[in-house]
Amino acid sequence: MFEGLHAVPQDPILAMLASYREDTHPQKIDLGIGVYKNDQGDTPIMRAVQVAEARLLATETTKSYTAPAGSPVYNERVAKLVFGSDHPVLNDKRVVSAQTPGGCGALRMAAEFLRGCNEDSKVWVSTPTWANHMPLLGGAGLEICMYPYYDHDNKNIDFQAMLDALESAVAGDIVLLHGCCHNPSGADLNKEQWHAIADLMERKGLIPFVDMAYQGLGAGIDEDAYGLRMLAARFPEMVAATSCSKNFGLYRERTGTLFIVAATPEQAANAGSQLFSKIRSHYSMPPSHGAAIVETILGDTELSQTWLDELAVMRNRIQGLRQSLVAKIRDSAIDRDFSFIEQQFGMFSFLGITSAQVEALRSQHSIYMIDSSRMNVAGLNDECMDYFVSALGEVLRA
Ligand code: PLP
Ligand code: TYF
Repeated sequence: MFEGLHAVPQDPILAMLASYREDTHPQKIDLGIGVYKNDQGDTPIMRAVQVAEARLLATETTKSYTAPAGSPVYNERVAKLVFGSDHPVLNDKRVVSAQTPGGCGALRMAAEFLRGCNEDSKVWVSTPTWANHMPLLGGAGLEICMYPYYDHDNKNIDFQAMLDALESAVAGDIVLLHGCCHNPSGADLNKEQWHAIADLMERKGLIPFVDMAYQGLGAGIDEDAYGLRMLAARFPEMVAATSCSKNFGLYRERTGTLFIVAATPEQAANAGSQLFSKIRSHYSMPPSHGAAIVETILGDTELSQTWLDELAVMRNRIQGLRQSLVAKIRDSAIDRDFSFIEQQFGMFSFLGITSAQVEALRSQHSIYMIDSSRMNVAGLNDECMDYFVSALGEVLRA
């Protein structure tokens, strides 16, 4: 049965990580996969997470099964983090929440749920978007449509083109928006643009679907959730997929959350029963450990503060790196404007160089980034910055 199988290409982001690990160049730089790194180039366990884990080890009494929705306490605490503690949809009990295996689990289960609501639904995603959105959403049977988003010439959002494309969406279509720190471009909607998109979606009867994988890594916990919270306040129905991979550094623990906002508490309960049935038929229930850590942190004022302080250090480091990179390039022989990097948010920006130049950085300088020239800014540090800028200058001059 298996003899006719052919090999499927690997995820290019994960494949690049493997080549980086094999590279023996002493000055190699990994700007590929989107994991946060500190000044030493490490992705350490956050202090708040370590304390929570030690506490769990001492106090956990069972590893018995949980439930398809995971831990209700985790769900409640993350809902407050995402929507804000006093959001009307929480007070009105119109939200159903499910702890999921990472943001990916939330995205896939959202797609399964939405497909179950309407098998003809289409989901509109940005051009470009995170490559995994296609298999995660398309794999559930949703038809994928694209709307223009990042304009590589102007290094910014082509907002008018985005609005124009969404005019051809029809009532019941779903629009996927990155809550903050757009992956791969780093170009986020401003408040005015969020409102304009909401106006359009409202007028046309479209359903908002927010993917927020980087809350707290852009401008701040509340600032980053602005669009999601505003949509939840305006729309009778929406879905949101969030992740604790980046902001709690829990990548491999697979910790995320899916939220479904419905028009009434009864509809939310029915939507929940449909969702939990989908979850049961996929993985039964989510893994527990990462969510137990987050629940512990968010349930303890002091630990929450420790976590928020660490997250602020990470966020400020990324913004600082963006500024110092632009300044270093400005002071170098490179005669090209890279100031857009300072205006963008989160870990990613497109450098805006050709795939041949990306390849030259990799083969001649052991600097790794995705072919599209998406770089993980957090992979830079004071020590490697000069090497990076000089290599960039060289490939631009070649
Ligand atoms: N959505 C976006 C845009 C992402 O960049 C990521 C990931 O890394 C995710 C969702 C989900 O990540 P995870 O499944 O690791 O929580
Ligand atoms: O875009 C990134 O780099 C992150 C991490 O299959 C990631 O979102 C990349 C690929 C993948 C899972 C996570």
